[in-house]
Amino acid sequence: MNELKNKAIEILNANWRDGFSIPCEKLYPFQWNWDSGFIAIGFAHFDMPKAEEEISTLLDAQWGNGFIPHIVFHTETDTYFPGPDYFCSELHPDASKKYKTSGITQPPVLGFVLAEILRISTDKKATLKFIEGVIDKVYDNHTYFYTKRDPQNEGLVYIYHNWESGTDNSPMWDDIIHNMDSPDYEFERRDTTHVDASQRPSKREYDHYLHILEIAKEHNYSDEKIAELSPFLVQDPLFNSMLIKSNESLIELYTLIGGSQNKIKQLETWQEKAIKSFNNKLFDEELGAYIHYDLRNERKIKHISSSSFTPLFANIPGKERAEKLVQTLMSRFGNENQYLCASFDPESELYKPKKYWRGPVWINLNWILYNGLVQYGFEDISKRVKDDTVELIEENGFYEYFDARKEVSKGGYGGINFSWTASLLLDLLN
Ligand code: 9YW
Repeated sequence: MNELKNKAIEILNANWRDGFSIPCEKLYPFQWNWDSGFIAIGFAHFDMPKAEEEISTLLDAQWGNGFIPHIVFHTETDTYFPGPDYFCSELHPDASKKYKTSGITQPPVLGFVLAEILRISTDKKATLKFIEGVIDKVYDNHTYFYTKRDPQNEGLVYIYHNWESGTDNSPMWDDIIHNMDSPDYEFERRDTTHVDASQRPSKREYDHYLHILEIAKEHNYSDEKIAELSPFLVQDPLFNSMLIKSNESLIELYTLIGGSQNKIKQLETWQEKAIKSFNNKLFDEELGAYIHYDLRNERKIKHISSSSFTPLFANIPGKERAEKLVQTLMSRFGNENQYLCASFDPESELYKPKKYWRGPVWINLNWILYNGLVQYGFEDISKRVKDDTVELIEENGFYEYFDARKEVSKGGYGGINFSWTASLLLDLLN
């Protein structure tokens, strides 16, 4: 185990740049939002200054309206598409003046990441001081979500692009995406020069991804216009679970540091409404799982993915519902021939075991699932998620994603020496 831990530390140090980490060499040369959060958790175990700097650098690129972009383009490299010249974040009046960024976001993990680094810290006083210096920025980010991304005032926020979900090409988006009338754009992909094209989204899928961005850019990334016009508007259980978990952490942390009572009250108000709506709207009795809701077309998306189980992490289901959810997990994803947890329902005809978010196991989702199961006392299953995670990395290396089928001997895909794989393994082993 020590060898594995040392390798994880080596990877994190190698992917460290000046003040932030890249997710991995070649494929992802900039700073990604939720990657940074997960990476900070790993650094906290052996290098707290880097954990703090990772978070501070991301927050340094926050926009004036509280929005935190999904990519911060620290360098000029043109080895990634779409890069800074495509996104043109400066179109938005509140965009960062200091950095070029994207104009979409990613799951809001920072609130609970702050609580995690405090849990790991051996110098709580110093870590609390750091938290005191940054917590209001995370609060501002939550304010952005609840005031700009919840047009029906439900306590549930939308994402306007599949890249915002973090689960980029999940079959969850197929119907929405394939009903879009996207032009056939001319552009040069860079990802497929680094990774086998069969493991990445197709050219036509990229056309649709760009089409959504074109509409947002045409309206200078105005939230109001996006809510009105974007063909993609989804309430995602993963995204909302991360926000709800982060609300919970911000309440705890503000209480610990003796922070503003008004902010605590506001967070509690958001939280109560969010959990209620989440349980009323996003649980599907027939499937026995949480689902995504297509807000543009006002319909449920009736598929199960690893995102369907993330509400456990945010303490959203009651005990009985949690049991039902875990039954669904085990009956569809928990076959003995499969590692937990495939990113998409292995029983579905849309399941593709090698293709990115259409089936492979991702370590950040496993970490979220593991912690959720522990919280509800599902000891045996949480142990299986942890053991499966360690085994996948031990057998294959620190890949970006993994084949869930046990009979596949070389099952690591995408980028190698991937930061959050290293970082979250370290956390699981400590
Ligand atoms: C891309 C960096 C990002 C992750 C996303 C993942 C992938 C980028 O990599 O998206 O170009 O497709 O889907 O969750 O943050 O690791």
